[in-house]
Amino acid sequence: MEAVQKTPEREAFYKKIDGQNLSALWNVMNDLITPEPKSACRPHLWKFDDIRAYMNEAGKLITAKEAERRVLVLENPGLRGQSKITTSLFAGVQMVVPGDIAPAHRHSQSALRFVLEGKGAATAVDGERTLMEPGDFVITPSMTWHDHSNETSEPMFWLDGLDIPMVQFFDASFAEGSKEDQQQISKPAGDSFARYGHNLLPVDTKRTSKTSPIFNYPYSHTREALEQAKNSNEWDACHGLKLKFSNPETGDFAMPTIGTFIQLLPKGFKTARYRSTDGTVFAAIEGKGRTRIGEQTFEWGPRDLFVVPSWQWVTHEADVDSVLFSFSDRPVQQKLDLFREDRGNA
Ligand code: GTQ
Ligand code: FE2
Repeated sequence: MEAVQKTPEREAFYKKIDGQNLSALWNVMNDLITPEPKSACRPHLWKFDDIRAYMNEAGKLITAKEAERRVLVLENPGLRGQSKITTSLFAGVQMVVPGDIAPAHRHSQSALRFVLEGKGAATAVDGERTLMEPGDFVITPSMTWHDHSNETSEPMFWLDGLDIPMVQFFDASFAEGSKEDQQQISKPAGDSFARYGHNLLPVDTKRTSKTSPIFNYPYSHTREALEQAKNSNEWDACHGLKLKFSNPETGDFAMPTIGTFIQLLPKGFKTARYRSTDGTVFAAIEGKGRTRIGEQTFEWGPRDLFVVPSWQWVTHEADVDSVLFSFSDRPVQQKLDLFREDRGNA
């Protein structure tokens, strides 16, 4: 599609209608309806060691209570100032140090936590508390009260993933704080996992939430699933072994707006190229390797974080057995019939 020619008469016309809150589609059509995704989102990698150092500095400047959440936002270099890691998603690294209380609040945005470092800090959601460790994937569903605390002797760091830009797009944000810093705990630890985490479901389930009833998908279980499946030695050319976290009640993704995945890349494996319309955030939890995104290569190790924009070619390569967690807006795109993927020739 070619750009429309400029003439003095046309320019005068555009100027005239501009005053009436009107514009000519033929001047903007090519930027609106592109032959393929043209994202401002750029590939990028953040080294966790750098983030940890900055977080420790932040810890001397502000408490979790004053900050409400002590988080460093991962800002996509192509989307600076918007608190976005992809066009539709927010990501940040949160630090909760011994004695911290991140006070209770709730909001329509859904959140996920993927634990990077530390052991035994807690998050509470809707009356249940869970102690977290590295590799755990923890969900804060939309509009549920949540607060974080750390009664251990070491700091904890996790990756936050939220659908903030999506909720912003729909102008559907609601939030409130609580009078109490910490909510009342009404359920024993492990209650949701006991009820929903063993291929069993309460016989008369009356839940209406579209979010998984499993609060914490513990890494010990996730890792065991990967390790067992490894024995069959069947690998997907594009993904190695990639699983999605699922809602046991529906079989759908664990969260309505964010798809979450775990993948094992065995030692020496190099994936075939792949691209998809869901810009994706990755967190390496184990191993060492590199990911090529478009023309750039990013070296990663444990806890490093990187982002792949929509429709850019990706290949991963692992030097040792490696585990990658990832999340994207795939559940939304699939429900709207917008999701596309391209496996190259694989
Ligand atoms: O932990 O409740 O990174 O509400 C951004 C918003 C974390 C949280 C974030 C939040 C939280
Ligand atoms: Fe929150």
